[in-house]
Amino acid sequence: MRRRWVTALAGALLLVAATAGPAPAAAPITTAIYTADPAALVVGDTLHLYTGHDEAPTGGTNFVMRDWHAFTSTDATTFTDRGAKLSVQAFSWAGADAWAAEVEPRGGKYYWYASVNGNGAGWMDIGVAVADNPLGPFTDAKGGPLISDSTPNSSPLNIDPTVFTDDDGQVYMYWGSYYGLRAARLNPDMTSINGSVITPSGVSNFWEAPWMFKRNGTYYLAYAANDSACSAPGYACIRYATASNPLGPWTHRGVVMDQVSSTTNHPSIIEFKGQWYMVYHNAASPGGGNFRRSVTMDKLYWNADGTMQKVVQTTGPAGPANLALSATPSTSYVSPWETLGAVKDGHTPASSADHGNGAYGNWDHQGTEWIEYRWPSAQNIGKIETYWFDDNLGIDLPASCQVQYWNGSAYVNVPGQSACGVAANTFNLTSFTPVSTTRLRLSITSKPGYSTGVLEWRALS
Ligand code: FUB
Repeated sequence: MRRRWVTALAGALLLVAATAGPAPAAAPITTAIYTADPAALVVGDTLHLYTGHDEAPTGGTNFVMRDWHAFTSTDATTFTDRGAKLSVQAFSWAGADAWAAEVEPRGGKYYWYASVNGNGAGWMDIGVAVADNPLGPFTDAKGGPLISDSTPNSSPLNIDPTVFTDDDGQVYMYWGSYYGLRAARLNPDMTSINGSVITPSGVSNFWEAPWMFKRNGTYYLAYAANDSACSAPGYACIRYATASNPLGPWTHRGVVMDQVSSTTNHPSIIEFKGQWYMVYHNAASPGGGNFRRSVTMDKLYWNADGTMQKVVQTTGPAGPANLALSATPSTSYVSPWETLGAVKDGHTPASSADHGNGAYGNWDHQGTEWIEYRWPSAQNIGKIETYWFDDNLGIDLPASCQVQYWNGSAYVNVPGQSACGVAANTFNLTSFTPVSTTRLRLSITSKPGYSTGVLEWRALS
């Protein structure tokens, strides 16, 4: 079962040392450690983010997760790491795999529901720890799993709890993976389920990572889906459903977030100081990857009919938006085994040889080839950043490049273009007089005897 889950993920990536320090959203909430699976909770004027902690080594191909951290912020911009506030060791009956978790308050206490490897029959279980304070200390509240493979009608993989308290005080828990969403009522003790486990209906393409909340009398369930209509094979997007009853039936409402640069994603949607946010993870931190993820957040906006607008993934409040994320790529030629879409997955490569997240390459063509972005409506673009692929074999850094745009009838060079850099192991910034266009093209000319490739190509507003 573990193997099936792991093979749903893409390969591992290389490491560049992480740098310390708080960072503004939607930059990672920290680059000092790798974080994943955020769960947001507002207590007073403070936003708490409880996260998993990725510790996979460079090139690791599986999760290494031993504890969970708590971060706090009063402005949703700068976060302070309060440290590892819960670890697998807190559950004496568990042994490893500190996967997704969520904290829910009740009666002055804070209950931390956590996915752990229970060391027993089956694999993953859900345990619960409790504290008198949102920052702990937390201790095991039950002395055994709340949900395990022996729970009747449990999920094929019992992970990713989301716990929700309705206005009448009734508490609900949703959880699951491997397409197996489950739900149950919790008793007021918060450590036992009330009645049987149900299989909710209407949650289309559910894969894992549910997050439940309520707004204006409507229940919302956001979750990771990985169907081909919304993401590349092996990658998740975030879909959501709504209901008028906390146990459903649910009605699927669409995609609220496209795929990110990590194969997995895990949503947490919260209102803080009058602004709604999508908290999620990706692989954008330096040296990041599918098992070295980073939590970040972006603003979420509502339509008048109560549906959610798709979240725009940004690089931070001060940074320009990467318009590539919403573009459709095309090319004059891509080698059949390479992945054109990799150039717009938002990933930060560790080096020009780091094709762990996929790469565009045009071996064995030589001379000039191009890659292109198209948008359904005109975009204002004034910069690109290109990270070249060099496999130290047939693909080498290019001899030169040129940025072009569609002026309505032909491709022409962008005006005022700065040098189109061809350096290795870095993003090459090329700026130009901003153009308004539906198509942007990068024309790439190889060195004699070589082909060319691109790991990431950003188009910046
Ligand atoms: O972090 C381990 C697992 O990856 C989580 O439990 C899932 O939601 C996915 O993000």
